[in-house]
Amino acid sequence: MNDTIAAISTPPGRSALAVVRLSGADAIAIADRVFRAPSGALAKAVPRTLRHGTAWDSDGDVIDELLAVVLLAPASYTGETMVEFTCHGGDWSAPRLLAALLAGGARAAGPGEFTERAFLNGRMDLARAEAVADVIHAESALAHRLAARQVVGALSTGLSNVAEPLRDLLAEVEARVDFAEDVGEAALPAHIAEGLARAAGALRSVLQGADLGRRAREGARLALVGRPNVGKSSLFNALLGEERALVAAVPGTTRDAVSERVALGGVPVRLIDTAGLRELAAVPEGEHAPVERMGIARTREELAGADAALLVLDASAAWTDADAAAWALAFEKPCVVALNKSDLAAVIVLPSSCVQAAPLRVSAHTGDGVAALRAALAAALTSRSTDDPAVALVTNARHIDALRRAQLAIEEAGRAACDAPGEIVAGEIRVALEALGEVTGEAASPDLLARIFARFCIGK
Ligand SMILES: Nc1nc2c(ncn2[C@@H]2O[C@H](COP(=O)(O)OP(=O)(O)OP(=O)(O)O)[C@@H](O)[C@H]2O)c(=O)[nH]1
Ligand SMILES: [Mg+2]
Repeated sequence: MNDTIAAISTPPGRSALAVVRLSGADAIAIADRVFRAPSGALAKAVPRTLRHGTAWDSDGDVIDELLAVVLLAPASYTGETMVEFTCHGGDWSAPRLLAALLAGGARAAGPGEFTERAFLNGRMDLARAEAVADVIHAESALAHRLAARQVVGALSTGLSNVAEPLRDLLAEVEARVDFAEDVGEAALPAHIAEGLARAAGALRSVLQGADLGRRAREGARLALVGRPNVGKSSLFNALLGEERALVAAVPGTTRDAVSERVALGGVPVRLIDTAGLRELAAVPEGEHAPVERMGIARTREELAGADAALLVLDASAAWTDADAAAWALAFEKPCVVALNKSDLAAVIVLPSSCVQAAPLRVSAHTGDGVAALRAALAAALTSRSTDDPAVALVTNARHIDALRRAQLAIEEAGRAACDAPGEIVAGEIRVALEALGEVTGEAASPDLLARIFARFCIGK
C-alpha cells in the first residue's frame, strides 16, 4: 500500500469548489509536477498552510487556479503524507487535475481507500471508519447524529471500556492456569467472576440502544390502523406530502398494505397504510369480501411487526365497536391516537377509559394538526437516550451481531469462573475479545475489510 493514490473527493458536476486529494510517500513530489506557485514548490511549503497557485497539464496548458495544502505523515487523515487541492467545481477542473496527477505518477484510488489506509495506519478503528461511511450515507438527521457520534469515537470508547478489563482478566486467568499446572488445581478467586459480571453489564448497556440504533438507520415501522373509512389513507398521504395511497368514500378501499419512507421530525420512518379493521363477519358479502378479509389479516401482521401504531378515529362519526376493537389491537404497541376529520362537526365521544391517551385533532383534508401529529409520532418513536450525546447507539447490524456473541461468551465465562477449570474461562474470554475485535477491526479478516470499504465513495 505504499503507492501514492489520488482521487476527486467531491461529487461531479457544477459546484463552486472541488477537492482533489493525494496520499502516499510521493504525494508532494507528484503534486509539485503539476502545481506552480510564486511562493515556490510544495516540498518547501509549511505543512497545514494553504498555498495559492496554478495547476498545469503535461502539454503545458493551465488547468485551473487553486489552493494546495500539505499534511505530513502521520498527522493526516490517512496517516500518510497528503496533499489536498481545492480547485473550481464543474465538469473539467477536477477531472483534468486528477488526470495530470495520474500522469505524474499517482494511482487512481479505489472506493474508501483513503479511509482504509487511515484504519490500517491506526488513525481510527474499524467502528469509526464504518461510521464515516454512515455519516455520508445517513438518510435522516437522527441517523446522521448517531453516526457522527461514532466518528468521534463514542462507540470505540464504550467498547474499550469492555475490552480492556477483559484483557486484564484473561492475563490473570492464564497466569493462574499456568501456575495451577505446577501446584495442582486451584479455584479462581471471586474477583474474576465479579470482573466478568461488570464487563457483561458494560456491554449490555452498549447493546441496549441497538434497537433504537436500528430504527435510526432503517426507519421505525409505524402502522396506521383504524376501522374502515376513518381516513387512514388520507392521513398517510398527508404525512407523506403526496397522494400515494388510494382514497375513496367507500369503506374497505385499502386492501393491501402500502408503505413509504418518510422523515418525521428528523426521525426516519417506514409508514404503513393498512386495510381498515373490522370484524371479519362485518365485511359485506360480495365478490370483494375475500380480498378485504385477506387485507384485514395483513393489517394484523403489519401491526405485529411494527414498532408503533397510529390509531386513526373519525371525529365526525359516533364511536363504534369496530373502533374499540382497533383500539385494543393498536395499544399492544406504543400508540398515538389521531381524531381525523376534525374539519367536520365533532360527533365522537370517547369512552372514559380512552381519554387519557390524549388524542390529537387533525384533518387530513385541511392539514390542520398534521404538524403536531408529526412531532408526536417522532417523540413516540425515539427516546431520551438518543438525545444524550454521550450515548453511542450501535446502529450497524454487523456490530450488533458481533457484540451479542461477545455478550454470550462473557456470560458463559462468568458462569464457568465459578466452578469450571481456568482453561474454559480463558477460552470464553478469548471468544469475547475476538468478537469485540471484529467491531474495532483488531480481528477483522481481509475479506470483511474489503467488503466494508467497498461501501465507501471514491475519494473518501
Ligand atoms: N372531511 C374530511 N374527510 C376526510 C378526511 N380524511 C378522509 N376523509 C374522507 O373520508 C373518506 C375515507 O378516506 P380514506 O382515506 O380512504 O379512509 P381509509 O381509512 O383509508 O379507508 P379504508 O381504506 O377503506 O379503510 C374519503 O371520502 C375521504 O375523502 C378529513 O380530514 N376530513
Ligand atoms: Mg385506506
